[in-house]
Amino acid sequence: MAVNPPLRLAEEVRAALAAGGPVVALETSVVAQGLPPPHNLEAARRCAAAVRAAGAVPAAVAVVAGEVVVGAEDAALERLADPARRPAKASPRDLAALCAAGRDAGTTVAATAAVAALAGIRVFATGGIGGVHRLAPGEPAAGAADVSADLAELARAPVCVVSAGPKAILDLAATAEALETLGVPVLGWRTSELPAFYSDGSGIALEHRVEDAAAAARVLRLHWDALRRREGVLLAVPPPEAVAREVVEAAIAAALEDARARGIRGKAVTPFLLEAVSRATRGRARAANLALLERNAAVAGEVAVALAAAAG
Ligand code: PSU
Ligand code: MN
Repeated sequence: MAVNPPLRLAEEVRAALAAGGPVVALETSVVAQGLPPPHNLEAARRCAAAVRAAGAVPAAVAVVAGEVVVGAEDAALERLADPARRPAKASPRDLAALCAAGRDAGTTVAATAAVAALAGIRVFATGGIGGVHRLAPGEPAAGAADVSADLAELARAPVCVVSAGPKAILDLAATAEALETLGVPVLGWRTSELPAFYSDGSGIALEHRVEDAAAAARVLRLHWDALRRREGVLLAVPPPEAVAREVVEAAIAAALEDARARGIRGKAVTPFLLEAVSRATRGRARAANLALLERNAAVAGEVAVALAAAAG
């Protein structure tokens, strides 16, 4: 049976990769599920522009009409940004089935990292990674915890994921432990504390930090090339428009209760909590999310440029 070529690369992305030039993958679950219109499309365009301003080529990853696209064009992003079209949320395990069904889907951090690795892209920007979810206050721990596929994929895709840390709605300490168990290095970008997505401090210390893109690129080359490690690397960048931790925590506690009361499960949990926190903070959390997405894309662009230079 014939199997279609797995990836469709935009011409600009293909040319940059062939020349060993800097490319930054961008995820699209944040467009399809993570942010409401018109912020979602605006964020996608701003991230692409920030990558370009740093001198790299942006490559939005998505499933478009059953094709895995690397370098989705603006028309495809518009489709993903329209909730009326009900785009799917693609984790790595969903990719084959979504392709077979000819669907549109935004790709999560996990799926984007998997596709980036396949395409030979080494740097990728997102807002915050998924991780180990919290329980609602008083909720008994029962059965397997809800753990994002982002963690497992970070352990096997040799890609540098630039984020503002794990999303604040998660159990950050448990997520940091899981990253350690999986052997995923976490580098602080000019910080020695794991950022907490909307806020700049989590109280969790980071052992390693870098002060600039050249230093980050050196660590990446040592990790992948010299030491032959295959894990991804998390580069944690503090958010530029941080919201105070107490404000965020109160909103998260209420959002968790609400999610439990409504029986929100599975893939719907993260988008539900992000939206609930945005509403409870009267948009402050969302403004922080938009700013940090753009900032992470800019840093990823710089790292991709430094990494391409280090290869020469
Ligand atoms: N960063 C954001 N907003 C988002 C996400 C990241 O600023 O919505 C998405 C990413 O695609 C991430 C996903 O992989 O949320 C996590 O979902 P889950 O917890 O269901 O694995
Ligand atoms: Mn989950």
